[in-house]
Amino acid sequence: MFNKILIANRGEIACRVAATCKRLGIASVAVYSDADANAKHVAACDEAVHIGGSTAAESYLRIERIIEAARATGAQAVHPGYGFLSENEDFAHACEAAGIVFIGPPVEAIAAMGSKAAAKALMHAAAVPLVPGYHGDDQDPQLLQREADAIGYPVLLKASAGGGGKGMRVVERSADFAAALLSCKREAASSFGNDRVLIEKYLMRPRHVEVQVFADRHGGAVYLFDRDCSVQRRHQKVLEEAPAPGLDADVKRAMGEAAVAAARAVNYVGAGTVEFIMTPTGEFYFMEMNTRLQVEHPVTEMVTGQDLVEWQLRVAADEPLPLTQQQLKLDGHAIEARIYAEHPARGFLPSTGTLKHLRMPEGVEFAIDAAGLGEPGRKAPVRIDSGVREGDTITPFYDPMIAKLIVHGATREEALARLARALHACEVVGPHTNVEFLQRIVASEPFASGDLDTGLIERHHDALFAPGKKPFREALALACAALLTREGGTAHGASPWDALSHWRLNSGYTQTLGWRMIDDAAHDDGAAAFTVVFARNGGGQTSSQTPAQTLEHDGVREAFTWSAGAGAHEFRATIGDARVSGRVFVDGDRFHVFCHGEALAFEWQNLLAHAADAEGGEGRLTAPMPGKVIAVLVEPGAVVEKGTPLLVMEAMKMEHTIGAPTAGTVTEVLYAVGDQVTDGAQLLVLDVQ
Ligand code: MV4
Repeated sequence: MFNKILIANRGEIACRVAATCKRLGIASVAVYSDADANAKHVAACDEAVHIGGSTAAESYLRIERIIEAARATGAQAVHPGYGFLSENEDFAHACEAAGIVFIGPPVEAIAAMGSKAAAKALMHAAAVPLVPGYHGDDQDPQLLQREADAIGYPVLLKASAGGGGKGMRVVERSADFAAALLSCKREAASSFGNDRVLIEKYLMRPRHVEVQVFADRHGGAVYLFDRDCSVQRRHQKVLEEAPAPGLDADVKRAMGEAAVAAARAVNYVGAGTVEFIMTPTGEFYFMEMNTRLQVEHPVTEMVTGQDLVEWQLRVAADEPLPLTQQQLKLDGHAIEARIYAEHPARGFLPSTGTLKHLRMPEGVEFAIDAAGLGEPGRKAPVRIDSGVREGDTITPFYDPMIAKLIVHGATREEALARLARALHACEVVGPHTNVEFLQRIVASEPFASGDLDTGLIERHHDALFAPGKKPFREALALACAALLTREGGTAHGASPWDALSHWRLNSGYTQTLGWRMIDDAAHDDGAAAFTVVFARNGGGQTSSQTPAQTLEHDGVREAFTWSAGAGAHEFRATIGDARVSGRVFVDGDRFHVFCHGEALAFEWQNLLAHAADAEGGEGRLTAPMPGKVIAVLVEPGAVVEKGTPLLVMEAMKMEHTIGAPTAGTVTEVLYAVGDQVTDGAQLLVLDVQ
């Protein structure tokens, strides 16, 4: 076994690999970019080497620099994680050339699976089931048309060099084929530099079922059962589980054996995943093979009790596989939910910023017990794999995943209940997250009943995005409690003298608190503004008919009491006959309330300050996230309507259009095309008429 390895990755997967190294007594070397100087993965490793600037191209994709770091630190092997260089043949080759072990498959196996058409030819020879179709070298358009006609419509055109759903066209009728072929080839050429296509019968309502395989250098190859990853959004996995629910034992065995045959056909070594597409009736067909450890590997770890990173290290060190096929056993059910910093109500736009508050449910990190060594705690019912801590920043440079929440149960039902509960215990203040979206999928009928296919999210879009029922009154009571506590008893001043001012002998005291609801499901700016009147009666007037304190909202007055709870940010309140306890995180004037498993946010409107503000009447237009200006659509002097697009930013590979919040005249444009802007930077000045 190695005594030191370098981890050529970042985030949760780098932390995950470091945890196994620590447990096995292997020293670990981190590499990091400028943006990651204080990242969790750097702290998780024994040593760290700075490899360059913040973009991936300047750091995590620099083959030479990473090899140099491995040499300089005396690392014997490199773990590539997933993404970045994990499936890069040149990198695997460069490691080999430098005498460093690449913890992954041989270069030839990566190459064999790189082309869909070539992989299908190999799989056909190995008797692995393929979707009926054509994957030949001859790309003559008339031949392709004849092949498509013979397969029968609808057919799916796929770029041979593509992946992840890019470069695909569904063709419904023979008459549409020629045009679709041209368009598919054009996209394939520009996206992958290769316009070769293949044709498949288009399958309706497919499931994505994949098999975890492992092979060693001594002729051993096994499958560690299956996972269902059908719940996806634009080819991004959202929920994954093991085993795939509802499959007959003989289908599972046949699929596992087909996956091992696929691995053997390319002389595979190490961890791999064979993806199948499955019809509602249980037929399965080879799709592609991922030649790396996958994001969703923890669900397999939980149901097998095995540490897959340990398996990878042992195989890379030339040891035989730790277990035979007969020794591998399935235990219970595991589900993983990926928690992302993104904004579901804005088309899942990535959401950057500092994690001002981050609370995950009670669980075990990276399958390692509390002491951080010894027995893997894989059977712990809740596991959290995360590459960030409270106070860290989600930047536009990398994948905005905050954590993977993985639960285990004796049955799927038990795992599902545990997942629902765990999601309700997640608290994030700072970036927007998909936590509520995940809660809704997990609670949905098709997911709960295991009726999975790749169209689940789209088909249930309306229910998944409908306005939610939230404990508004209780959360508002907690927000008022936090505000009144912060202001020492009054919302208008914090001085101790002010704090006493409410106490008036024999007379009532009232305060009007202005609030604005910040609703994640709607846009921040469309939120409702309202007031709450807080009243505290004078000492002499208290009786059972007149409560000592009341809150009045929307014409309803209710008894109100509050107290600070045991921990910081904890409050208890009663409002009418409801009792509530929860946490309130105050970020400037924003009050983030977590109670009854839900997150609600209110913005305090300083009514006095707002009255003064209203005179100014100037439209502010700020960058919603750090990024680059890619188009300026107006010039100073332009008269615009409410909603007129003014400027386009690019952040995290997505475009974001800044529109006019109100009608007005643009008086200044503060940035030019190509400029980098920081989060919250004012972009233009709009004079409101
Ligand atoms: C298909 C298909 C239907 N029929 N192939 C999408 C990504 C790539 N890995 C394969 N994909 C598909 N191939 C045939 N013949 C439907 C999909 C597909 C899909 C597959 C897996 C997971 C999610 C998906 C979402 C849309 C389409």
